[in-house]
Amino acid sequence: MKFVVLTIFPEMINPFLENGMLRLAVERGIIDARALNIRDYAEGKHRVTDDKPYGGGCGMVMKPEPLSRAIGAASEIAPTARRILLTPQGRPFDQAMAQDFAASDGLIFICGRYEGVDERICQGMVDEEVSIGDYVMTGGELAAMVIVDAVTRLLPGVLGGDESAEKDSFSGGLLEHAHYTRPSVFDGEGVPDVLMSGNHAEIEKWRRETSLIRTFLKRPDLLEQREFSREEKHVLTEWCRRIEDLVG
Ligand code: 4GY
Repeated sequence: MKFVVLTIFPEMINPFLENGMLRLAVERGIIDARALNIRDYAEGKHRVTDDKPYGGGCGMVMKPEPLSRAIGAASEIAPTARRILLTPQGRPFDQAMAQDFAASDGLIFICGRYEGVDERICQGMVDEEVSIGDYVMTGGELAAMVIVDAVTRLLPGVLGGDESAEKDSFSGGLLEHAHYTRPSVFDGEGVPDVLMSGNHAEIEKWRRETSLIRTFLKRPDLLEQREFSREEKHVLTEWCRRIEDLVG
């Protein structure tokens, strides 16, 4: 999987690739990630990448020509890669999109700075606009790294152990169950008995149930489109009944 990041701050990219699972993925040859400096594709002594906005106003706009040439160079490195512009105006990034990206063979990230990118780049040379959330950063670089990270952990050979189960935890559309490790008592707080019971069927049942309930409590929006299984309907109606009993 090839990742090419187009940025005027290529030094921002490498540190993310030098640690943890991304580093492992690079070492194993599963991903090839590189940054291209947009400034290298700008002309003139000063290699200017920005200019004043037509129509006036404050701030600067990224000039189209250097970006266009940088996108051309990236497309030579990764000819079949999807070209993604990181912007708050994009389609919200989520786990389903990460799965979809993980099935592609490359991604080119266009990282804007200043007030934004000349609209003709957005219109003509970008396959999709993606947002990592409803806030404004100073540039698209961190957004690109967020996507590289979330996509890389989904690639075959990156996670250890029981891979697909681990990777499915969110893709199942629910939040993860709680996790505990030693010591068995910390700050006076113990660990749920079922996790100490050694009964694996009961443990799995508890994990599925608490996943569902904590999703309902913390992120009910995630359940809005969900098709509940028989077991999930049972769990939810049982909690409902217990609450009604309590209230009387
Ligand atoms: N949110 N999701 C985001 C962002 C910075 C001005 C255009 C976001 O993806 N990117 O905040 N990007 C802006 C900065 C130019 C990109």
